[in-house]
Amino acid sequence: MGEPEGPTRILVTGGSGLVGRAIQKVVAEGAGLPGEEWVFVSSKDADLTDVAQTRALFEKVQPTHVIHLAAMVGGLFRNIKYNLDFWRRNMHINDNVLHTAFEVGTRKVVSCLSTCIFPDKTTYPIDETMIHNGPPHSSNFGYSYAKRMIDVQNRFWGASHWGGHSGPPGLDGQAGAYFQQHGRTFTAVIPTNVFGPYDNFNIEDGHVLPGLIHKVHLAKSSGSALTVWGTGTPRRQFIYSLDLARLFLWVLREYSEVEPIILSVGEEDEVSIREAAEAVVDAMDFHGEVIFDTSKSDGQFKKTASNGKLRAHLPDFQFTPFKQAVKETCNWFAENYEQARK
Ligand code: NAP
Ligand code: GFB
Repeated sequence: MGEPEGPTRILVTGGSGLVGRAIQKVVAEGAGLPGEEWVFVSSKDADLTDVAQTRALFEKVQPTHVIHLAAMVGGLFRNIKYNLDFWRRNMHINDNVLHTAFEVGTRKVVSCLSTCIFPDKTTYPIDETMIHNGPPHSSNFGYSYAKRMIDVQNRFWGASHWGGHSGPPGLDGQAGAYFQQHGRTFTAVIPTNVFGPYDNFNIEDGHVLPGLIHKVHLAKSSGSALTVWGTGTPRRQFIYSLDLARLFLWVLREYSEVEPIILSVGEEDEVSIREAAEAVVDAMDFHGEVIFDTSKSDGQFKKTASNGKLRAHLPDFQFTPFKQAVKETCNWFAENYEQARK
């Protein structure tokens, strides 16, 4: 973060969730820097859909930096069920957080998009320049459009009131230069599918890996089969929450572009849902039957993203091997079954 002017106070919205807990862990284990004060909040501290509560939180914390994670989040099936809620709730949260951060003088905000918000009809691999090049997959258009507006709003806050331009920088990022207004940076990261301890293991609402982990736990205890939804052929890149947390700290301190950056394992690490299920089965030593319920949606077939921009900055960053990360997550779930979100 260069030479901070006075103390650095980092507010992490969504601090009680999967990603927020991972950042808490890596900071607690020594990744924090002297002079950094970390404040992790949840909806119990402020309902960020409410502008008054958002303002009260920011007035109290006076953050110099914000990692903005708070959102209505869910897997494919929760998105299909509540597309409008995903749009409305996340639009309110995002506008309240970004505008309030701007009002209180926050120097840097790192928000969170997702690789699922890219155009459904696209070429591969997807990269950061393609966000607005077409409609997202129908299964999560509410969530996707709310997330895309973060990128649009960042360009407003990044521009010094158009900086003499006729309007906000071109959405493709080429047409308009962005400005660091008074040394202020409002940017975003674009994680791929995240998993790890403290995930949402609810089978209906959660993402695929926590859902499968919970299902295997139940199948083992009842001696029944594991049902994987869909055909198992869709493909995903999965990032371990603790790896993402380490990358978030680098973005907070070193990344200074308004343009977003994809945080993902490489294209070569993409696996099929079937392979992901096999990794969970192996990690939990499950020997029961595995069946595929093809009456359930497959959702997006793939959203293969390039991590070339990340690699250009961090060529030596080591991701946790997928099977090791799955094993650690399964162990966490077994050890924390009672209090896990499920
Ligand atoms: P999560 O586990 O569901 O946590 C969501 C967090 O947001 C919780 O701390 C929750 O607080 C908070 N929150 C929700 N609604 C709120 C509200 N109205 N006011 C204040 N706080 C609120 O989500 P996650 O997986 O950590 O996701 C974190 C970020 O990463 C999100 O922006 C998400 O879009 C993004 N992302 C996630 C994935 C993924 O696969 N998980 C992939 C790409 C991007 P409570 O605990 O009080 O409910
Ligand atoms: O993680 P997931 O729910 O969301 O993965 P997406 C859905 C894929 O996994 C589909 C298959 O192909 C499902 O058929 N699947 C198999 C399962 N078994 C299960 C299961 O038990 N639970 C679940 N959930 N899926 C999300 C977006 O897309 O990606 C969100 O909708 C978010 O907005 C997230 O951005 C990162 O990867 O398809």
